[in-house]
Amino acid sequence: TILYEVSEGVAVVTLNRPDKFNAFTAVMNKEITDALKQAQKDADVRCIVLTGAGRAFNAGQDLGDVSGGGDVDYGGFLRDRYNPMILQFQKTEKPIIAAVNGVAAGAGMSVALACDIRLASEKASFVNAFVNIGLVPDSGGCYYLPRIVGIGKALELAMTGEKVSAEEALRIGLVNQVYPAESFMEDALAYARKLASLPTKGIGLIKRTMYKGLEMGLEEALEYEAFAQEAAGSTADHKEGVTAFMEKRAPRFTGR
Ligand code: LHQ
Repeated sequence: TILYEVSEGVAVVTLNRPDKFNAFTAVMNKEITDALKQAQKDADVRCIVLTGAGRAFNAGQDLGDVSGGGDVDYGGFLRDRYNPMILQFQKTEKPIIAAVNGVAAGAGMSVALACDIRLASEKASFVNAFVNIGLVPDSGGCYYLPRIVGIGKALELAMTGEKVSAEEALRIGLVNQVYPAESFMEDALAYARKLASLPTKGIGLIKRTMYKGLEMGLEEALEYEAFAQEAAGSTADHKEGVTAFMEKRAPRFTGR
C-alpha cells in the first residue's frame, strides 16, 4: 500500500490507496515504519519525501476498520500500530519532508507534523479531524502541533476541527513553502535534492539535537550540543566545508 523509490539521493515514499484518500491500515503503518528504517540504512538516501497518491495526502485512520469504538481497544491500537511509526520519524537521522499534495486529516495530519519540513501544494489542506468524531489528536498530534504553531492555534485547530487551507497553513507556520499544484512534485523534489546534497551526517545531528532540546533545560541542551558538535566536527563534510570556504569554492558534500 506504499511505493518506495530512490533516485538522486532522495527516497520517495508514496502512500498508495488513492481511492480511500490513502487512509491508514495496519499494513500501511508497518510499511511506512519499514520504509523509514530502510531509508535510514541506505547510504545512498540523503533525504526522504513522504507524499500521497491521487488527490489526498492522507485521511488518517481508515474509519472502515474501527466502526465507532467499543469493539476496538484504541489505546492498544495506537501503541501497536501508530506509536512505533511516529517514533521512527525522529529515529531516522535524515531529513524527512512531507510533500502534502492534498488533504491531510486526522493521523494523516499528525504524520505530516512528524516530518521535519512540510511543503504544500496550493491544493493541500489540513484537518485536525479527531474532534469531528469525538477523539483526541493522536500519533503525536498533541505533541507536535503546539510546538509547531503554538498552543493557542493548536488548541483552536484541535477543538474546532476546521479545515486549514495551504495559504493559511503557510501564514501560521504549519507549512514551510507552498507551490503551484501543476509543478508541485517537481518543486518538492528539487527542494529534496537540494537537502540531499548537504552534509547529511550534520543534518542528522541537527535533527536529533533540536528534537532532544525540546525535552531539555538549557544546561542539558548546551551539553548535548557540545556532544553533537564533537560528532559533527569529525565528519568528512565538515572538513570539506571548511576547506571549500578557505579555497573560495563551492563545497562538494558526500554525506559522510
Ligand atoms: C475515508 C476516510 C477515512 C475511510 C476519507 N477512512 N475512508 C487512531 C486510533 C484509533 C482509532 C481511530 O483513529 C486513529 C487515528 C485517526 O486518524 S482518527 C481520524 C480519522 N480520520 C478522519 O476522521 C477523517 C475523515 N475524513 C474526512 O474528514 C474527509 O473525508 C476529508 C476531510 C479527509 C476529505 O474530505 P472531502 O475532500 O470532502 O472528501 P470525502 O469526504 O468525499 O472523501 C473522499 C473519499 O475518501 C470518500 O469515499 P467515497 O467512496 O465516498 O468517495 C470517503 O469516504 C473516503 N475517506 N477519509 N479516514
